Amino acid sequence: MPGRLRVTGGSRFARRVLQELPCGCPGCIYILCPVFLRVETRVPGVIGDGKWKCSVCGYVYDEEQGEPATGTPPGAAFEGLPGDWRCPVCNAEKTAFSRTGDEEKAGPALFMKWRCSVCGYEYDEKAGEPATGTPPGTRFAEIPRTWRCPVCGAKKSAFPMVKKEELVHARAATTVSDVLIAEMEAQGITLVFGLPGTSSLGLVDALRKNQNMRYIVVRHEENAAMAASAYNKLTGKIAACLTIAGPGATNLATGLYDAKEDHAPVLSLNGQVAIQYTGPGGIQEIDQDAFFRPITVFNNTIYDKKTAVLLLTKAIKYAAIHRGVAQLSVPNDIQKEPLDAPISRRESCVAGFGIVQDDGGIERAAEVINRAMRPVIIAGWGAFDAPGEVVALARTMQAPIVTTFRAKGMLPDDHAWNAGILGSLGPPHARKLVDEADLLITLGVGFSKFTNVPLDTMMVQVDTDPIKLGKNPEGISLWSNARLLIPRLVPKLRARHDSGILAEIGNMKREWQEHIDSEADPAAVPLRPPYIMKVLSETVPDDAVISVDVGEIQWWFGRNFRMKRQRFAMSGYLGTMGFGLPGAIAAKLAYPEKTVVCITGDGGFSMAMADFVTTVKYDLPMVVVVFNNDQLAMIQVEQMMEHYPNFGTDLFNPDFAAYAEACGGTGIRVAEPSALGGAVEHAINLNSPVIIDVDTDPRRFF
Ligand SMILES: Cc1ncc(C[n+]2csc(CCOP(=O)(O)OP(=O)(O)O)c2C)c(N)n1
Ligand SMILES: [Mg+2]
Repeated sequence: MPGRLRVTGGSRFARRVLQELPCGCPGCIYILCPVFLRVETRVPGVIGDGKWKCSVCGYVYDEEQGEPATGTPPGAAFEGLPGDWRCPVCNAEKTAFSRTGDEEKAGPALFMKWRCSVCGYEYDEKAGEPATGTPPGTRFAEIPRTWRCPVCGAKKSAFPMVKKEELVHARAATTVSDVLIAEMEAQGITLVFGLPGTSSLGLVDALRKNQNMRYIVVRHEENAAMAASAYNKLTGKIAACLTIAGPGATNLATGLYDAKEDHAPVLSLNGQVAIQYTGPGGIQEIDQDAFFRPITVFNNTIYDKKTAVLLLTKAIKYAAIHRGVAQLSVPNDIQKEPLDAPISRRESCVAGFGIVQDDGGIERAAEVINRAMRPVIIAGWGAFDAPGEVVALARTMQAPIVTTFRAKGMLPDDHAWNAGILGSLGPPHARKLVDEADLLITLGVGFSKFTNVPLDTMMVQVDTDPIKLGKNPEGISLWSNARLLIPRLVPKLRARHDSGILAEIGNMKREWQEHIDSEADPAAVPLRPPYIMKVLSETVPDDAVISVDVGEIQWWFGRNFRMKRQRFAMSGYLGTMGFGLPGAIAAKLAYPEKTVVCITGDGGFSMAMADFVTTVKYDLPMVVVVFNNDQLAMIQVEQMMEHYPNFGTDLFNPDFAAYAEACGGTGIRVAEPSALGGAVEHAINLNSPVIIDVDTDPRRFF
């Protein structure tokens, strides 16, 4: 450490003492400070430590690092560089460079502050302390031992140096970015989607240095946010996006809104312009705080590096607990400042928590359930992690289970108690069961217009969000995780004998399946969506992961695809086109050993297709099935429903199969129904990114 000090002024003896200090810790330096006239700590990146700045473009030549681009080795003194050496960034002459830090030469403040650990009063060496007769400029070390705090009377020994923490940070070998990325890793966030730029270089470099982080560079930031959202929907784990200030941040909006609407925790780490340029009119400067406010459950900017870790840990905590998007902007200059991780303040986050209603509430629910004659269970996304518990409840109550669209796949379609999806794409018998029920037990249901749960039927409503409870004011609201509640509820229920409901469900499902099968015309050209769904149901592996886009394809998938053990993700409440491809990217990253299938329309795919090349770049095998109907077909149907003439929905498409090949993947065009099954199987076996461009009939039925 002595080598890091340059001491000028003061007696020769004093200079020697300081230079030979054994530890060089800031405490020692500043206790001895009064002895000297001037002390410069050679803090990396702060004071004349061999850095030279180009006055044209701002590039900094660092003598310690040298400059590989100009063949200048590490350790080469700037003054020794040849006269014709030029700036590697803007080609300015060597004379355009001046030593950095001249303006910052003073280094850390000579005058220190000392804080009373009892009352918080701060003694400022510069100001002195009139109440105790201590003149301005008096070093704390010079104050007599008997001196006491002028506010609370605490002893002098109760005063630690205020600046100590700052000094340790300033001497750190790591930057704010290094520390932030390391903290993300420590909190289990190791997957980052983004696109680098000026205001995120520090963060991106920290990602590069951290071997445990995976950085997927996308071609459009919307796909980064959408993939992060999908990753959480599929795994329950948090992924991050990382963009630049301004346009990078605004491009995230739709993907982050998808996460917000579907309560999928996501961390959005964004560069921000250097603090000195902040304000209207700065290049790429936008008011990110205002921009992200309606999207986020946590929204902040790191203005002071000492708060970096604390704000990051809070951001992750908010995202996890409030189930939404946490946004943290990190100004360009702050990203690169030195920061020592171990002494940073942080908070921890509860990994997960279970909520169960008190026994009184459960008793009341049991009484209501025991009185019911035709109870029906509606299982939503909130019960997705509890299939076994939900079936146990169904058996005890002899009640059919219907699910929301999002909970499709909670149980296989052929499970005896699963009566299908309740909603406009579900089977009519699911609606009939619910309409005829005298009690509905809703488990983690979102109550969307689409599911259309009747609110005037007696209800036992279970949800982890107390605000969502009370949909039926006469009903029973249980603030609980369905998974934890059901085992406590079931023992309180009367055992029912076989009511014949299981046979009734079986008959209804058989009839519905026959109807669905009859729709799947194997001869129709262009291919009919029910036929495509039938083929996909037969060929997609039982444990595949499916990402579904928005449009008619989504309607047909919900209605006609027969789920086995597959898992799927979609844009639920935002219902945004363009979810399919980034959702599939996230799925493959989450489950590299599984087959990933993207079901998308020509409209939805073309919103996200720039990132098909990303699947090739990162070797993410997947089968993208494009229902190519040259139409925004769902809008065509909506126009028909509202008796508008069809207008503005036709699409002029590129050749998607050729596009796949141009990206380095495989493209297969299917125009004959008989070719589809073989094409899907071949695409799965190729184990590389494939687009199957299917010539599809845009009509729903007529
Ligand atoms: C970002 C976005 N813009 C517009 C819409 C409205 N919208 C819903 S479905 C749809 C058509 C989707 O077309 P395509 O992807 O080709 O699927 P198809 O309906 O033809 O199966 C549109 C425009 C939307 N949901 N999201
Ligand atoms: Mg279409």
